[in-house]
Amino acid sequence: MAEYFPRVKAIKYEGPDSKNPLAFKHYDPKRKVGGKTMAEHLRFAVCYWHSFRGAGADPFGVGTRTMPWLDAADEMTAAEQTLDACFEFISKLGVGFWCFHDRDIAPEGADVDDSARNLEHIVKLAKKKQRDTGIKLLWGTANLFSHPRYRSGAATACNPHVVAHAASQVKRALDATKYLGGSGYVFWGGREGYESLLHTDMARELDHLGRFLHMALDYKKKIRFGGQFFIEPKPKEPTKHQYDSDAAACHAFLQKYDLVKDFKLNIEANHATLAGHEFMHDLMYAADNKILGSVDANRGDTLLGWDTDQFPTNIYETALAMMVILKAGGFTKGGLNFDAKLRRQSVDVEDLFYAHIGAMDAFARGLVIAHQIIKDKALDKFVNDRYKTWNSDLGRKFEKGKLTLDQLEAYARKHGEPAVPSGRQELIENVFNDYIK
Ligand code: XLS
Ligand code: NI
Ligand code: NI
Repeated sequence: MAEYFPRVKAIKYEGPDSKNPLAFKHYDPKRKVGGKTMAEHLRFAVCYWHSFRGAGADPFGVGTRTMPWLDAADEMTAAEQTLDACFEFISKLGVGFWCFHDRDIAPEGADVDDSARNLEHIVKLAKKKQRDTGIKLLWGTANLFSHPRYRSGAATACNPHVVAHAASQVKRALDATKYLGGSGYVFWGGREGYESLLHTDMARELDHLGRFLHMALDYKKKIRFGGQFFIEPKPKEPTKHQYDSDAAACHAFLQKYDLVKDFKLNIEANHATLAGHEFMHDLMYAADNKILGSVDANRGDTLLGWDTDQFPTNIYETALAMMVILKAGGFTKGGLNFDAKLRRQSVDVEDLFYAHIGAMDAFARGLVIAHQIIKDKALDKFVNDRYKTWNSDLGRKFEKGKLTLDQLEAYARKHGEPAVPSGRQELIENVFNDYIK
């Protein structure tokens, strides 16, 4: 079997003083933070699509990266080589999980059955790879956006014949995910959205999406797949408006279609920022509503308005994110999937290692910082103080639903002007920054 990263050996933890670019400075998988090791907390996953299939093409030019595994006489040989390269990479990186779309790992065939055969062939090889390396599947998914047939949507297409193809893909991708012992399964809306409301029956399309997800749940039960279903919010790209636009929109959708107990969210950093939110906002919205499931770890660029899917390097952001994740109890079936791509000028195979090492170190630091802030209760005092008047008789009665507008008005009349304390935002930001070491 060919070696695709011959100049790279297994990546080790060497500590913060190491100058070795191919070593971890902060991610020490066995180091305990609180009750769990870093590896258990962070549950890193490598994504197949950007890292092994994406050569750096953009709307202005073709791919630029060297990807020797794609060099083959036919598509199936390339698919087998890509699997070899991916598992060699993940083993050397020392990550526990991977994620894939059906069409990343196996090419679309001449018809539905041919496509299913291609997928089954690669999935069998993947199972053996998992057994040999101990690497596990975090989640699988179906690509319901690349093929031209999905141009008007997949589950929300204007023709049910298209939905039938989407159904076949989801069914087969669920079979594959179950067979590989996947911890979860992701639905990202891809083309589920609209370009113009003038030709779109939005209510009908959303009903179709709700129906489709119920069918997926029925199939999950039928095959006894025990993994978690996730929906991944994103506001735009490729469509002008995606139905799963942010965590709150997904929550409303899940509630309306009676799906909320069966789905959690896979929050992607760059999608939250595209929606006009901080990454932390969508994480917190999901956590508050008990639907935080997993994370696509990346970052955007505020000066570019699109989904740049860069590797996360901002320690401030990883600390804020880990604070929400830890407070929500940490990951159970989810993890941190590097849904991120190399920049177009990063063309060497080693660049994939640098990118992941930096991102893993950034999250390891974020984890340690967040854990310490929570342990020291460094922010709790400020929040408790801010809301302490809610513990008064008035506050308690209000929260228990024991007051009316008339009674509140009487209180205001009797007590005059309220004292509203300083928000102390700058001080709290300083306290937070003091933990970033
Ligand atoms: C695209 C999405 C996609 C999902 C999986 O923007 O992030 O990569 O994570 O379909
Ligand atoms: Ni994603
Ligand atoms: Ni993205």
